[in-house]
Amino acid sequence: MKDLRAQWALEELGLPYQVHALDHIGGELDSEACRRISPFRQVPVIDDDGFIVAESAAVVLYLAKEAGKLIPSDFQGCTRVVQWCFAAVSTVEPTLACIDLIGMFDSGKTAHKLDAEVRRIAARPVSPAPASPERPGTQEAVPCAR
Ligand SMILES: N[C@@H](CCC(=O)N[C@@H](CS)C(=O)NCC(=O)O)C(=O)O
Repeated sequence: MKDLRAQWALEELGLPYQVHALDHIGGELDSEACRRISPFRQVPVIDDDGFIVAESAAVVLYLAKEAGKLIPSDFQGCTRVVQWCFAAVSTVEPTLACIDLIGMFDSGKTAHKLDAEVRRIAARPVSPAPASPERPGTQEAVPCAR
C-alpha cells in the first residue's frame, strides 16, 4: 500500500521508473539484499542510480526535490510540505492504523475505551495551517477521519 505513495509521486512528476515487486509471504523482505537497503526491512524503497531512499514520505520528498516539482523551492514553502508529510505518516496514519488493528484483533469488542478514544482523535477537525507572510491566503487542510 505505501508503495503507492512512491508510485503516485513518480507518476505526478512524470519520472520513469521500474517496479521490483517483492514476495512478502515468501520472506523476501527478510533477505540479506533487503536488509542492506531498508532499515526496517519494509517497502517502499527506491534506488535512484545507486542512491537508496526508504520510508515513503522521505521517498516522496526526495523525488519532488529532485524533479523540482510539487514542492516550493523556498525554505518556508518547502517546510510546509515537509510538515504535511510528517502529519500524514506520524499523526494521521497511526490513528487510522489503530482503528484498523482494533477492527482486526478485537472482534470481541473488549477495547471500548481505546476504540472510542482513537475514533475521537480521528474525527478531530483539522485546522488549516496558518498562512505564511510569503503566501498570504494560502492555507492547506487534509481530512483525517474516514
Ligand atoms: N513507515 C514506512 C512503513 C512502510 C510499511 O509499513 N511497509 C509495509 C508494506 S505497505 C511493509 O513493508 N510491511 C512488511 C513488514 O513490515 O514486514 C513507510 O512509510 O514507508
